[in-house]
Amino acid sequence: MLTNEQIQEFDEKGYIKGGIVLSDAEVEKLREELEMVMEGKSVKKPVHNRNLLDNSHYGMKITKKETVIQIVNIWMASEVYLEHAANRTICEEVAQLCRTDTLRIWHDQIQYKPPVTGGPTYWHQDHPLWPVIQPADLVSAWVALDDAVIENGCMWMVPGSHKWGNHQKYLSSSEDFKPVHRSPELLPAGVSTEAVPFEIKKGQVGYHHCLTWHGSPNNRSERKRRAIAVHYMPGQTIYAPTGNHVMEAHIHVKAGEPMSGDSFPVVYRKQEENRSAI
Ligand SMILES: O=C(O)CCC(=O)C(=O)O
Repeated sequence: MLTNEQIQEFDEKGYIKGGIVLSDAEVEKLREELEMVMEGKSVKKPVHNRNLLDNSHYGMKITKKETVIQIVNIWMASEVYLEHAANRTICEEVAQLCRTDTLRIWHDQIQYKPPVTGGPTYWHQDHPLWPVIQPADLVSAWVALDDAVIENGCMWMVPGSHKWGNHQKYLSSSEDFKPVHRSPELLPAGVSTEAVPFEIKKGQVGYHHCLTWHGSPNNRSERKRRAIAVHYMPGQTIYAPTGNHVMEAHIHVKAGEPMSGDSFPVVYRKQEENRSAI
């Protein structure tokens, strides 16, 4: 459970580090499953298993052979990842940050930056890339499967940026991987867009709000940088079909209805836990 001080810090900054939530053995198991799914050897398949940089995501043109393996919904291919998404500590803490009693998986994603050729994940906000769900109050739990440090491409965050609204269309990344806002006059007066590194140890969790500006630069080190992020929806999240998203094909509720269905499983319900404890 998070303390009130930690929750306050998250509300202020839009991200926070949690504790170590996985043992070395659990990390090893997740790494093995990742290898199997990445190589296409699992019976069930994830929604995506691709190099994120093979197409022009975020409108950037990629010329170098850089790689960020992105696997979306590895939980659909691996029971171990579904169990991970329901990790009790993580879910309790995300529920605290979202102020909710119920959590569903919106989707998960692996981002694997291989040694030396690991590419960047450009500066972005998550929720503007998820135009089919509202409101923008999701929280993601990002767990490192290797120590994520500056050298191997850890994430960077802009403190307080989750309070500034949707600026995705103005965001880009400078050559030295700083966040660039193309119309800074639209930002609240006096704010700083300076980014800070968000280093996370192997097995540790970091939480970020779905409007926080974040990105991660190249991995030019000799070390791998593997991580699993689960993007959690609070119970009140509704379907708002105003854009496109790969998960939309899995949504079977009507516009304006709360998100539900087998592709968005409930992984946490506070009241049920209380009942079973009585
Ligand atoms: O793993 C990364 O470097 C980026 C992940 C990310 O953008 C996210 O979890 O929202």
